[in-house]
Amino acid sequence: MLKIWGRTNSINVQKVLWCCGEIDIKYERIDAGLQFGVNNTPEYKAMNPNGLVPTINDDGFVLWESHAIVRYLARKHGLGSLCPSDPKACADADRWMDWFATTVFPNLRPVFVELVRVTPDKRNMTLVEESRKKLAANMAILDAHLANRKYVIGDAFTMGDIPLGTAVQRWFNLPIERESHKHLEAYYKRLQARPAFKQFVDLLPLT
Ligand SMILES: N[C@@H](CCC(=O)N[C@@H](CS)C(=O)NCC(=O)O)C(=O)O
Repeated sequence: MLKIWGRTNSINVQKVLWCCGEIDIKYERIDAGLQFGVNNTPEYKAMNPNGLVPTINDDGFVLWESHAIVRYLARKHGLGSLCPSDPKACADADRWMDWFATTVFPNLRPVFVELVRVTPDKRNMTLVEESRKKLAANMAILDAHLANRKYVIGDAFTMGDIPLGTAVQRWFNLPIERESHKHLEAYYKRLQARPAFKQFVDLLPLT
């Protein structure tokens, strides 16, 4: 059976659990990371030398990097749905996953870490505001893109929505100033109607 290592409050683990929930993949999850430890043990580092979560073992096939895992599981269990079979549609989904990793997450991460993990007396509010503004510009791009489509590549939900969905959830739930984006709000509501998004992303407190 598929094994997934990672704590449920990790954004990168949430992508994998949400993906599994969307296509009903059965798995065993092992808590790892932060207070659970495990990820710094020699056994874990033999699977994932970065000592980060998530890592999976699918009947002997070990894989780390959340987007690679989502792509692998989507291609294996959701080809034609979660992973589009048309090469152009698949590249479009890949593009939005990569945009999350290269552009959105570097702005989201400092806002999240400073406001959720750092105690108020030690917060770098200059960094929070600089990053929040860049994140707002990213969210404005996504809002405009969603003006005439339900999901990032069109009217069907795909793996392309998974990383960005976790970012949108944080955008709407972090204690920050937010510009009004009606298409993004509608997108967040659409995601909230998906049971796997509710269970693995939206119902969990930001910790
Ligand atoms: N690029 C990696 C990043 C993995 C990563 O940074 N994971 C964080 C959690 S979100 C981690 O393992 N932090 C250390 C810990 O939880 O102890 C991925 O997408 O899987």
